[in-house]
Amino acid sequence: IHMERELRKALEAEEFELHYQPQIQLQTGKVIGIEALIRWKHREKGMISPNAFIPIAEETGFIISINEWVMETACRQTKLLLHQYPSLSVSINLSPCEFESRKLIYKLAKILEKTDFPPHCLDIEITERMTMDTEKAIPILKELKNVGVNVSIDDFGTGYSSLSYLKKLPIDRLKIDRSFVQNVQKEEEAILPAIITLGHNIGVKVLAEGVETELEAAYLKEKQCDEVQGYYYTRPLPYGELVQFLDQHK
Ligand code: G
Ligand code: G
Ligand code: MN
Ligand code: NA
Repeated sequence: IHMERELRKALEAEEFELHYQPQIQLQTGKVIGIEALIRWKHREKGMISPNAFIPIAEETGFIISINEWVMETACRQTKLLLHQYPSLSVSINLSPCEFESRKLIYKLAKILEKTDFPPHCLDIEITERMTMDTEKAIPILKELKNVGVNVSIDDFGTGYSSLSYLKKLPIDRLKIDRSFVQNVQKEEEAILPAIITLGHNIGVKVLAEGVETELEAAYLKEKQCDEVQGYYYTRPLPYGELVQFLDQHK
């Protein structure tokens, strides 16, 4: 309860900001997208990680307000980049509870209109880490597709998804969890190429997260992984630094 008041105050005091981590296409080396990741710049405690407040916000329901702010801010800031990078896409993370109500569709449509943002440049990430009521989520996801936005499954491989469930979800991309990438040279060597093939077989793109070394990048490229993201390229950047990064990676 106390925390919820803190979060509400933080939102009003504009203490949240978005950092952006570039997503790179392996074939071309070009930046094709950015993932928006929220940060809380607390006046006294300094930078607070989303891991420390997103779960609480999810429990209290305040996540709805936070994510509304995230959607609007990501669209507004990315819109400024589209003149120079017209095919750039921005990914946002939404909580599984958001996919249980049609309110998400109205809210998103309103924000897209207000920010004059092209829907095909927005990608919505749904984590596989937490369970989702797929029966409720499927119609919502279909409506999102109708609005024209893209959908990615985040943290893929860590969760509950089965092949039958995957086939039912109208998605555009799998984001392979970084735990699989970190084990590239180890025993799990067979898993990564299998996930890449699985994604391609169901007709979606595959992005590998948490790429930290040149070796991992080369391995993923050889295995036909489409896209990558990770510290090897850059950590998530504040907006100003993102603009510089894009400038240097044309
Ligand atoms: O950026 P970092 O690695 O610290 O993020 C930690 C976790 O917080 C990740 O699982 C990420 O998906 C989540 N997260 C970051 N930003 C947001 C956000 O805007 N909304 C939600 N729901 N989760 C986020
Ligand atoms: O759950 P999600 O994939 O949205 O979370 C992304 C999180 O991963 C962010 O907190 C981001 O800071 C972190 N991250 C991004 N790249 C790397 C990386 O190369 N290695 C590690 N360990 N974490 C990363
Ligand atoms: Mn994510
Ligand atoms: Na992830």
